[in-house]
Parts: sequence; structure tokens; C-alpha cells
Amino acid sequence: MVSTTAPNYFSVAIARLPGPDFAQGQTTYAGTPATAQSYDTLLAQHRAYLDTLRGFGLEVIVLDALPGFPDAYFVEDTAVVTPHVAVITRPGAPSRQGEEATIADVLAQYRPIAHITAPGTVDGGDVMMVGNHFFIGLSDRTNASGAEQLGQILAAHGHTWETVPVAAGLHLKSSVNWVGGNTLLLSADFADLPAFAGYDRVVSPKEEDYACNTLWVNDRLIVPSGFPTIAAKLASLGHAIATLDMSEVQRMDGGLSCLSLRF
Ligand code: CIR
Repeated sequence: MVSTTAPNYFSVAIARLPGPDFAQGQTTYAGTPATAQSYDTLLAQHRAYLDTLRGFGLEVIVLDALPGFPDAYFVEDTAVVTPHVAVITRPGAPSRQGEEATIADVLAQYRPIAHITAPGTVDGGDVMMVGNHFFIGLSDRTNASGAEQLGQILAAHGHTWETVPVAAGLHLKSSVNWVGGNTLLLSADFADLPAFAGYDRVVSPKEEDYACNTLWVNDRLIVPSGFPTIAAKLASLGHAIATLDMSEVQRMDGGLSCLSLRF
């Protein structure tokens, strides 16, 4: 049951620079693969993203690249941060386990810290905050033990939660995102799930599913560029929109939300 859609406004974002080994990261992307030669383009896209967050008034903490962890700039997967607690995850991909340690040190300056422990796994990309309520996707990266641990921690801090099956895409937020008010932007694969029945739903056309990873930041939306139908639908609902080229990030199965932790 939806408890509230009152927004949690953000003042800080944590991000991490991509490393030159980024093309070694996990990906299922079917198009032209990333290569080391695209590193400069990725850095430019990452810089534009950080500048956009700064332009929205956030303090942006940028961590150094983490050698040996080519996916570590997808910092969203390493923690779930609420107004009351920061939960350090145990990422579901073995190659990513270990990324979370340095994030814990930074977040400890802002929030009480809790941890997901084995056998639980959670990727932050599977966790969608809608006001005080949390949807936790059960996916190849987030298992039942991890979801239960996370849910119990959230409940202890006054949040409500429920699990949602992730039958398509990498993470829950690859396909479903809150875009303000009572509205979710989501792919057709998720549009009829009972969990989302109480929301107004903007459903993407199949060819624009990537743009379901649109990012709400303090009543503004960042939409990946190149997805005109979704951008127009969101604009027609009165949303202020910024667009950013995420082409190199998309090649590595990432999106706008993955690149920062916002709180
Ligand atoms: C991975 O497969 O783990 C990375 N290449 C992409 C992670 C994207 N993160 C996210 O959606 N939260």
C-alpha cells in the first residue's frame, strides 16, 4: 500500500569517476560494445551529469576511480540512502563485491550505517524510494535474503517496503522510476504489476524503454537524450526536463540513476 508520495529532497550526491578499465565491466548491451577508446567520451558524459546535479543545487562528492572494479562508478548499487539510514549493500555480481567498502566510509559522515550480509545480495538499482515507501526488486542481483534484510532495516527506521519481481532488464530501476507526484514512468513489462496499481503510470514505447531510467532530482527530471516520446510525455505533464547524452553509460548497462547516490 502506498503510504506517501511526499518527495525526499536531496542536498548531496556521491559519484565516482569511471576508470580507464570501464569497458571490462559487466554488460548485456547488444549494440556496438564499449572500447577503451570511448573513455574520453564517457568522462565527458559523466562530467556533464555531475554539472547538471550541481546546477540543481546539490553538493557533489566525487570519489576517485577504484582500480580493479570497472563498474564502481555505478555507485547507486552500493548503498540505499534514506533520510534516516544508509544501508551498505552486498552487490549481486561477484565482480562488484568490495566496491561498497569505500562508500561506507563516506556515508558514515551523513547517516547511521547498516549492512546487508551474506547470503543476502542487494544492488541499489533494485531499490526505488517513493516518499516513505520502498519497492525492492527481486532480480538476478537482489535475492530474497537481501531484500528481507533491507526491508527489516528500512522498517526499523519507519519506512514501509514491499518486493517486486524483476522479470525483465537488469534492475528494477532499469524499467520503473518515480517521476514526482503520484506518477511512475515504466516499461510495458511492469505496467500491470499489482504493486504499481495505485499510481498514475506513464508507459514507455518499447523502443524507448532505456529512458525509463529517468532521474527525479528535486522536482526536476533528467532524461537520457534520444527518446523523444518519453521526453514529450513528461513535458506535457508539466515536468521541467534536462536531457543528457548517456550513450557510453548505456553500453555498460547503466543509466542516470546508477551514477550517483542522492540524499
Ligand atoms: C553492472 O552490470 O553491474 C553494471 N555494468 C551496470 C550497473 C548499472 N547500475 C544501475 O542500474 N543501478
